[in-house]
Amino acid sequence: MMDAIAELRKRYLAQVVGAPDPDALETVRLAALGKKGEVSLKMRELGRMTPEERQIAGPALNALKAEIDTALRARRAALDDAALDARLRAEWLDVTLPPRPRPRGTIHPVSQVMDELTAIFADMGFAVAEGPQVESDWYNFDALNIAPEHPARQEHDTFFMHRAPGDNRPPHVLRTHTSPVQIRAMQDRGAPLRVIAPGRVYRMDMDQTHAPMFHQVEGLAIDRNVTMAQLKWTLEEFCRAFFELDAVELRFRASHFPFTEPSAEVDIRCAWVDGQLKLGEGDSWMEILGSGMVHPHVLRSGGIDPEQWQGFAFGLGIDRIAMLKYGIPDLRAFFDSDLRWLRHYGFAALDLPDLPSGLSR
Ligand code: 2NM
Repeated sequence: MMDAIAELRKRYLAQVVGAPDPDALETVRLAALGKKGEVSLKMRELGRMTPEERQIAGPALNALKAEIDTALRARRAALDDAALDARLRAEWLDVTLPPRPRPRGTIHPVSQVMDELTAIFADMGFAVAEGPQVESDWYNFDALNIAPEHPARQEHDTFFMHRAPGDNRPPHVLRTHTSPVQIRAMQDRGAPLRVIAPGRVYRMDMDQTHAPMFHQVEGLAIDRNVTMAQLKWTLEEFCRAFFELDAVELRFRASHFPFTEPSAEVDIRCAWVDGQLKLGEGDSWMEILGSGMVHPHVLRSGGIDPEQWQGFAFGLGIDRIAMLKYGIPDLRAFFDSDLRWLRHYGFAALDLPDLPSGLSR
């Protein structure tokens, strides 16, 4: 009997390990452990044995059954693993493959410079204000102390919106500066106030250095006892940060704007070396800003009492300082949406400018 058990063990364990697939394995299982399997038949013989024989053969048969069963499970698991691997290989799909070439845009230099301006002035406590691009003539002109006969109001400088025939109210305009946003900020937020207003503005102008739509940023600081000296420091600090130069030097030249009194145009020291512009050195000056102390009429338009509060304000062209900083020669290319131009002059989408890591890495 014990020889027969040893023979069964050797044969079936070999068949289990050699079974090439689940069907073959099931056949082996039935042949050994099925109702009419060899091991089951052997167990039936126990009844015909003497108690002495049974005491040895019984446990041996049980152990054999358990051993074959364990081997069957191990082999089944191995076959299942192999089948899954084969299926994964057969059904493999490269989900990283793009469906079509990815268009690769960049951050426009105007957006980049707006982000830089915002970071610099945020650091000095200025919030960003926005407003409509179509404005009433009150917000665009009257509120800013621009007289009805001022040349800026003439047909050939400003884009006027259509009016229905018979509607004799003053027409709305495409804003010619972002100052209307400053008026709205004064009305909405009151004094004290520190805001910058970056955005699109429109003037009827078109040549090598002018586009009918361009970008401006204006700044406004209102508080008690605000001075021209604070204006000068603020603009110097801005230029140092924006042009990433310690040696910037500004020159204030008396000028005239309807909305400021006194008014000053601001020049930056520069040199032309082999046709290349160098800021902060040399004997030339280039105008980059307009500025002044906010006119009392303008404060009043914003609902602020000029006896209690003063303000300084300034404005500059974003497109122009973007050209200066990044060496872009022609303004007209700014708005052509030419992807080759954008790839050359644009910025990586994830490089948001901030002061600690440098504005333009
Ligand atoms: C400039 C020059 C001087 C200016 C004035 C104001 C307001 F609305 F507060 F009065 N905002 N910006 C201003 C002053 C703008 O641009 C060349």
